Amino acid sequence: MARRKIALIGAGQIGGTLALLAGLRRLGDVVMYDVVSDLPQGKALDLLHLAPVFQCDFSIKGTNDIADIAGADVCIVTSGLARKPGMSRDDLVRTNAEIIRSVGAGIKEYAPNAFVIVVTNPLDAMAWLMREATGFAPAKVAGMAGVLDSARYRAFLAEELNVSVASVSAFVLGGHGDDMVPVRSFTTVNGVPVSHLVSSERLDAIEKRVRGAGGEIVALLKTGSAFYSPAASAIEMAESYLFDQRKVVAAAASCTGQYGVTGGLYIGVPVIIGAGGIEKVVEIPISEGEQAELAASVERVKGLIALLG
Ligand code: A3D
Repeated sequence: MARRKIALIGAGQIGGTLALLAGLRRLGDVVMYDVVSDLPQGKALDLLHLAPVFQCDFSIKGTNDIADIAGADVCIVTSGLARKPGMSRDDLVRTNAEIIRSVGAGIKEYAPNAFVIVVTNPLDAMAWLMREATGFAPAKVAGMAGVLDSARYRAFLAEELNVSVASVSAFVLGGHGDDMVPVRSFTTVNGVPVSHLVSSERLDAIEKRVRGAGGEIVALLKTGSAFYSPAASAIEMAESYLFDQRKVVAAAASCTGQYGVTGGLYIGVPVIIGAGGIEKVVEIPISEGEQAELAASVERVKGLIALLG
């Protein structure tokens, strides 16, 4: 079987980490595209030299010509500005919308069969815009946020309980903003509801930290935002698609009535990712309070989309 082709749109902090992880996990050949001359070429050359050390047979090309993504099976989009201290994700909307429109047109032309995973913020609005810009079936365009937000919840809970992260299962739904919705009722430690193991006061504090975790990292880094864990999270989605793993993860997906969200709006929901892309939005019976929080998050995303004109 021919190797699969992974196109990385944006060769910044997340793009470079994506290339590293795609190579190490042997997803296929990698093309890294960026508008900044020599940046993707430099990172690609560095990664080429890593391949013999870990004996990964992948080709990697850095390019400033989007035509080089031709025939890609997966496109992971990180092109755009990242947050600096004091900025919300929503502050990025206008600048990043222009970038998403332009790379969306390139993906439509050169990689018409790709599964597209958007990482650029503000995430839910940019995933929606990517679907509009490509005209792809909604199943072929997803946004990465829920995998990361759920991983942050899992990491903090594993630390709290001093247990393996592998034993903690969690869902964070809604938009990728400070109004995201950690779903406590479906968060478990090897099947045991987390509320049996951690006090509600501690859970309140942990969930608050999950909502602000991206900002906590921005405040520490000062020059940009998280990149290792966002890259790992997008790779998990790409793997589930490429290897038809049918993983159930939280991701921004087009909703047509699920959770009361209509009109193809993108919002973080549990989905199955397989060879067809987003194969299903899984509906779980969240509590009334969680549903109300989700509805508020949807309103914020709608407000951002309204700004796009
Ligand atoms: P950064 O290191 O600045 O990389 C972005 C890259 O995009 C830069 O190399 C730019 O040159 C490039 N770029 C800009 N315009 C274009 C274009 N038209 N075509 C191709 N490349 C272009 O940022 P980063 O990698 O740290 O973050 C990338 C995006 O991901 C930002 O919007 C972040 O806010 C977002 N992000 C999302 C999450 C989620 O969980 C959803 C987490 C962290 C960051």
